[in-house]
Amino acid sequence: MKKFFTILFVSLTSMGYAQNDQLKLWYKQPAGEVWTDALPIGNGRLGAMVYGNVEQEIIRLNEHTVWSGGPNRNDNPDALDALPEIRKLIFEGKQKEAELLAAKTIQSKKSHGQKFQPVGDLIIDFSGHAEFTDYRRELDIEQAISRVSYVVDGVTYTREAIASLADQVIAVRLTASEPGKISFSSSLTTPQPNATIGSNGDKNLILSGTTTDHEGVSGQVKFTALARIKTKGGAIAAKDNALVVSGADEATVYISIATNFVNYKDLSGDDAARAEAFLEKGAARSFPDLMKDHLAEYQNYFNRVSLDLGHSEADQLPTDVRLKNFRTGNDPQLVTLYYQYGRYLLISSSQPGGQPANLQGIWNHEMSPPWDSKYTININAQMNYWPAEKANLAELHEPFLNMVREMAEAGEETAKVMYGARGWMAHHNTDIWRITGPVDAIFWGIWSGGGAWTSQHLWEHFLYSGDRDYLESIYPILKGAATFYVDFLVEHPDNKWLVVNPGTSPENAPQAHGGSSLDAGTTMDNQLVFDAFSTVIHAAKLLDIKDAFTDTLQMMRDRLPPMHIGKHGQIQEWLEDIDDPNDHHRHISHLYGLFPSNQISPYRTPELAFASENTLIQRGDVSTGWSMGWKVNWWARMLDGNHAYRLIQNQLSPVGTNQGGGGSYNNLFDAHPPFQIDGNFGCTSGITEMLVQSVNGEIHLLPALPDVWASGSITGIRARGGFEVVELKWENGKIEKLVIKSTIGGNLRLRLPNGLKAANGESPETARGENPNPFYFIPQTPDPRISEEAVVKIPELRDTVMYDLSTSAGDLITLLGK
Ligand code: FUC
Repeated sequence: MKKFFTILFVSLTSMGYAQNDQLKLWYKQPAGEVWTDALPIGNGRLGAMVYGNVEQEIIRLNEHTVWSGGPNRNDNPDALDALPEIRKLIFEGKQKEAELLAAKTIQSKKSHGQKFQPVGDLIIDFSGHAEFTDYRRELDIEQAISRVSYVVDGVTYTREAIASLADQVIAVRLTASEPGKISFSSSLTTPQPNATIGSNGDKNLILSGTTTDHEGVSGQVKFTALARIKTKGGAIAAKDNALVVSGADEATVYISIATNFVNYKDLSGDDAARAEAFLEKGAARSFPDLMKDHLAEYQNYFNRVSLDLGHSEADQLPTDVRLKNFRTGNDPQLVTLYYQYGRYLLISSSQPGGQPANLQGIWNHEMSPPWDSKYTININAQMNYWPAEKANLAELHEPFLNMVREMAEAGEETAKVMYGARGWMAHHNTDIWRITGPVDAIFWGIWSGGGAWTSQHLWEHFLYSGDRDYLESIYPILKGAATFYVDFLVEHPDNKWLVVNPGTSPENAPQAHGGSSLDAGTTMDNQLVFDAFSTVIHAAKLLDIKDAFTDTLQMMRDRLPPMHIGKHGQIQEWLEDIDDPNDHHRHISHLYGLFPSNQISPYRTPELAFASENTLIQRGDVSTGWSMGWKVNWWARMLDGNHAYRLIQNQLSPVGTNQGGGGSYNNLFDAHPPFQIDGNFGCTSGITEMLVQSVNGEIHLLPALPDVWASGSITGIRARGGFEVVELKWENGKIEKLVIKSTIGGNLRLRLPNGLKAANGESPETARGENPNPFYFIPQTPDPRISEEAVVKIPELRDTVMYDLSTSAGDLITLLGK
């Protein structure tokens, strides 16, 4: 059997499969009632889930600004007076008492975040289509279109749906293999209680309303959705708030949605006029015309990256069957599909000028979705954007970066009124109104690292592009995030380190602290402050800023606690060595330093890397969807491709089959469970990190290649310092061809599994010393404190080859296997 697969693998690969033929999710049955079986389309502003039900098609609609409530703040000013007492209690080891006081004085007494809400459904009734054959539905992620087809009485019916990126409407085309066969009734419904549905004659269906109140904030988002139908042949008539089409050759339903939202402080837009304008423009165009521009805009993003990890017979099976078989079968192309689906989902849910992808991207059908479908910024929202830069979708990072700018505005008052600090900060959650106060239970809400972490995304966006003007524009925000800590850090009475107090390690609450999460100087807080300070120090240097502020940051950074390796050989989560090696908590926040940050590395900090590995093993593999997505990235940074792959296997398991952990739904949405899109994006980032990393002062190719991906290729991956891995092709774990573009010049340092040569046969120069490229400068991680009980073994690393190539902007470097 094994031999058969090997032969098949070779033959399919050597047939030169155009990988993009394979980029479809497809099924032999409709979604029925199951939302996570329906297929998502979106253009960043509009989202829709297409069920593909035959007799009654459901298209569930979203618009990115339809949120409950309105502009509001949720700071708790009582915090300032209580702060000294809370700090004292924590330093005295009375965490539980501190928590009770903080719950009263720090936790928000106002909104705990508003809800992202659905608009409603477009229903298309095809009475008489109950009996059908030859059913197929698919989501073509190469073309960003959903298709449904089936046969009734010998006639083939097809439906195609797009959320046009270029024209801002959703369009659904209905066709048949014989003329005059398109007859249906279409209507709009909504779960929104403050909405009305009507029509203006046979022109438009109209759904309009205002979102709901929530937690004392009145619903103020006004929305209008319009649907219009154009046919070839046949007739359209209005009947009881439905548009009825009879005997047409073909019909296209155009849906337009808009709200009064201008920005997080301003709701003065005219939703009806906006919706009408989008509809007039969109419905003036034929479906093929809309498709042409939609495709051009979509593929401008999508086609930048291609991935080939091999093929097998499983390629031919429906997606839900492949998901069931993945863990035990041989289906490398499903990983490619899942990877590209992550990129598809980002293109579809996050477009410049719009709202960032929330916990569910832009797809939600519930009035009260899990966690309000907002932005959890102690991990989840950031994870959504991990693939953006490296998977060559940098423009799509913009909605998140803009949210950070807005949080920096809003969070200045939070820093001042709650903590008497300058700069800006945010707690663990935000929403469309950019709340920055503490929400939910205090031991989640008190976390103060929202500014420190999210601002690193602005910096990363710069590191990839090297745009100095952009760096100038973000410098005040980076500085503001650091300034908060200049004022907020306090001296630890025992060891004199500067620590965050009250702090926490997101959502964990050790028994050793009486089940309280509050503490001072937790590892993640220390790592975040280290990054917030280091980033400003580095940015100031690049901008030729020399001032007392950066000196202060240098001095204060030297007084942060170093990382600790505890008695179980683990990275300590807390300053005290109290970790339970049987704790399988989904958050492993103290490995922020390993990924996404670069404070821990098997090359530079082997002891800390060893301890990180122990921590990962102690916490276990299976967990919630996003946690497993993070673990793919961690194992990639640990250079262990086989372990990273094991996590991909866990993630690509049907929800419910993973020993209580997450997995995937039939539409390959990530399952926490419930659905949370972060796991999709986290895994897409992780797969990239297995193949290309640009940390540790170098670009490392194939750093964590699992045995099952012995041969393959990837194109279009971006690396820090303005480099692009235009092509990377490998056979049996060895690089055969590497093409790298330098967009801004500078030293290109490569770390490779095997030696390469230039076209003229010469080997590049062997790398020496520190990488002089400023985009690859790394602040030195302080030496760890190691418990006397810990047994630290430094793992051996595979041999690699390192080169330095000096590049100028525009250079294309090609290296080949020797
Ligand atoms: C954090 C996580 C949960 C969930 C929520 C949206 O609070 O701990 O698992 O993902 O965000």
